[in-house]
Amino acid sequence: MGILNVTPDSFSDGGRHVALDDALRRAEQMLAEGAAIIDVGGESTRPGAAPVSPRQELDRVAPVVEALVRELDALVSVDTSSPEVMRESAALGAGMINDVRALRRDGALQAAAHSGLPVCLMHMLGEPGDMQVAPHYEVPVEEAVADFLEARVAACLAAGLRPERLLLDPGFGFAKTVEHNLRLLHRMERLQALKLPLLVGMSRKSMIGKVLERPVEERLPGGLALAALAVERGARILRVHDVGPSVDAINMTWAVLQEGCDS
Ligand code: 9MG
Repeated sequence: MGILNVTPDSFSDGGRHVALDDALRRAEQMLAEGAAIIDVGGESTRPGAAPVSPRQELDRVAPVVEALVRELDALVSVDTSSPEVMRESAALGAGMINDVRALRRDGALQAAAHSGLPVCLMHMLGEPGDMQVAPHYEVPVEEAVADFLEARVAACLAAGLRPERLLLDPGFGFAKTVEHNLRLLHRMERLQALKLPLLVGMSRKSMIGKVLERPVEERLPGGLALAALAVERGARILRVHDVGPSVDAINMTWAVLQEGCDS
């Protein structure tokens, strides 16, 4: 899953048309490098990020979703928590919803159920604005994440979402210290007990920066190591910025994991 952020600071400021064109070219490049899904997001979920209104989010996301579907025939995931954005994106041909708030906003469960689309439910406590202020868990982090995701799956099923349409994400970097993130990845097999496909995103995140003391533009090797470990621990979709190198790392890991499977 290639990341396509369409927040105002992500692309050229040469006007709407130029920005849309830049987004399309970037998506085209990620597809050529082997991405199966393009994740389009109009809300920054970085720690401390300011909230955006559904209208602002739609203005950013809708033209890109429409163009990706029409011009590239891409499988588009929409990174949103807003029911309005879910509804409109589904109407424009999006193929998946990626919600870092796991459908907890008012109306989100209903909008997602009505869309019929697959949904990724991610673990996060609080909001991006405050989630990194002293994150704390009363039980081991992997148990807290598993309990949260199990409860969200139950809420989804009660709202009419089909279990085969759900994916789960532990939410690396969301309300977690570096130690929480390392422990969660080390013990990610715990989440396989929930019997749903796992999606993870660690690309360029601060856990790499903190362990390796690298600025964001030097985090690729660390991210590839994490991608390989995540696949080995059951992740089936990786949300990444650097698609080409990630596809190679994943395919190499997979070849080792498959060794002897067809003999
Ligand atoms: C939008 N976004 C940013 N980080 C993410 C992650 O780790 N997982 C998912 N599903 N979405 C994310």
